[in-house]
Amino acid sequence: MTDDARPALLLTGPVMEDVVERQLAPRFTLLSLDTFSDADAGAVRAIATRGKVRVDEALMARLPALEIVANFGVGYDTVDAAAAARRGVMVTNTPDVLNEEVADLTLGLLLATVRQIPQADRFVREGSWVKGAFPLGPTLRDRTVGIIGMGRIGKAIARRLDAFGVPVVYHTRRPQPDVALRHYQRLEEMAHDVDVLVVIVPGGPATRHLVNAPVLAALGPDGILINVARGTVVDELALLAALKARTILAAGLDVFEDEPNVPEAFFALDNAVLLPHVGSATHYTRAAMGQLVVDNILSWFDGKGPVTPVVETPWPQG
Ligand code: A2R
Repeated sequence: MTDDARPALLLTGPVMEDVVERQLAPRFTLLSLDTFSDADAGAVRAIATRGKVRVDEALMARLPALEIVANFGVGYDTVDAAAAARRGVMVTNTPDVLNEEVADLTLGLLLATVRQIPQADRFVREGSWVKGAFPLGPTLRDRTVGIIGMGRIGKAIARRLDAFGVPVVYHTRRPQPDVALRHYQRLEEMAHDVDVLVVIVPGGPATRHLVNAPVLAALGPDGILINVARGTVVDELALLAALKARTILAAGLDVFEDEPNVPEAFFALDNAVLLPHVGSATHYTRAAMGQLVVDNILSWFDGKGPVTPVVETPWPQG
């Protein structure tokens, strides 16, 4: 059971980053999704959540006293923010603190994919070098990159590509007034014009399978796809088919449709670089994200409102 002086806070995962539990434990009764009872449910006023667990209508309906859902991560596609808004529940995420980290990883993954860095590493380890040189490969030098999504992280990626001397264009639903790069209203048209697509849009129904078979066909046989956003944005079966048939050149993927279950068909492909969703996964950045989760919750219970509310639950209200 819980008492009013220590509001009940539900953690949806067994282990939230250390920074979260350490700072919240003194002030809240921490409950775990696996073990909390219906008696506890009535007292839950906050959720701290991350990753796979869905905070949906059904869960929120069990929690009549729920006030705030603080999501660990900038992408909150596992939280039904529209349902939260209807219930008057605040939703927060962790924007900005991971921009540079994810952008760093994106450039690393792009270079790894185009210059075949993991393949070259395997070549040395397997002892193949003594039998002959690693074959010449593709380059970043003659490519134009099309970024799908030009928000906080997309802009950090574009800045890095500028330093690499690589032309950049982008696709979003609306052109960004503060971005001087060419904007494409139609993704297929951009895919046709570029040699690399970098995906950095939110997940969820609006972007599901945005990168589909026609987009991959438009990207063409020299094309490279980099996905650091959400697995759901790319039609994985269409991508597998394109990689197998070499109707695109290669893919670098940090995210998958059903993590951590990566389709085995990917493992046999020598033209795919596969990462286990590590875009923001450093001690430094995960601590900053954890701190922002804590700051949102403490600020809320101090009556000062959320620090970083999502667009569906704006603050101040109305
Ligand atoms: O479409 P716009 O004008 O709202 O631009 C946003 C774009 N975007 C889309 N572009 C094309 N089709 C869509 N259906 C669509 N929905 C959104 O994605 C904007 O340029 C960008 C999102 O920017 P931010 O909200 O600043 O997100 P941030 O912090 O860059 O993170 C992007 C995503 C996260 O949601 C995670 O899923 C992933 O990166 O790590």
